Amino acid sequence: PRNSGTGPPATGPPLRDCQIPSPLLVGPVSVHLSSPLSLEEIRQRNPLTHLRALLYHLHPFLQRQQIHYSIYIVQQWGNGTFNRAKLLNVGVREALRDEDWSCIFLHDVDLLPENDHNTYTCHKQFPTHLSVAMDKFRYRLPYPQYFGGVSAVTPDQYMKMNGFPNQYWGWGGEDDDIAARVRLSGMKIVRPPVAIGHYKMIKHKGDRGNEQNPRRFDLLKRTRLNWRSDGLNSLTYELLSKELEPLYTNLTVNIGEDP
Ligand code: NGS
Repeated sequence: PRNSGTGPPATGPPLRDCQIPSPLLVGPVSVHLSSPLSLEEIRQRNPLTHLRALLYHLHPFLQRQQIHYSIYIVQQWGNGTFNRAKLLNVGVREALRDEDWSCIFLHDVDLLPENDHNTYTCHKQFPTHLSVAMDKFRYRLPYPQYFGGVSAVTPDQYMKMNGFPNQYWGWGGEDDDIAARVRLSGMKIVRPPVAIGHYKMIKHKGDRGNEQNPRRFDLLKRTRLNWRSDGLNSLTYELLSKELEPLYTNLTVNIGEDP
């Protein structure tokens, strides 16, 4: 909370009071007296470190491209299993409440574009997959249908494919589901040339709370049956906070838990 009695800072907008109790609290936490991690590992696991690196890199990148843009960070509240695709759905919906965006980029926080000819605009007709050459895949697509990392859609394309799946809790498969939705809704994936779609990944180990999803293969078998009923039209969540920071808009959201 703001220190009462200090008054607003000399520059910038006046600070608002923090929400009390903080929506970030989780209640009981397990305490480990000796950390098995090195300081370097702790640094790598801290997502804010990724965020700082991304913002430092992406703002000048987008400004060199002379793009009108805004960056939204969507944080999953609590310590339940991570759900990337559902968080992306939330980001799209919340961003479109603020402004009539013509193009929405879905960007992993740990990927930095390495060539500013990789323009952050949308294709008129089809969803775009941008991260076609990541350093960790030795600057190639890992497989032809790969749609992970960084992608982009217009609101029309997003609605046509009923957004993204909400049912992928944990690591893996949600990007393959999104790629399948593109095809099932009668579209195709477009990509920049491999020489341009270069990305550097900020190295990190598997994230706690994002263990491999053992159900991902079963879910993928049912994308054809499920994509019309699970997605944008079935999305429910509770927006806990929305903070307009100078460099990004921070959304904290309760998306529920793996049932
Ligand atoms: C596939 C996953 C994708 C993932 C890709 C790259 O096998 O979600 O590997 O993974 N699909 C399934 O598990 C069904 S990576 O090398 O980045 O760890 O994006």
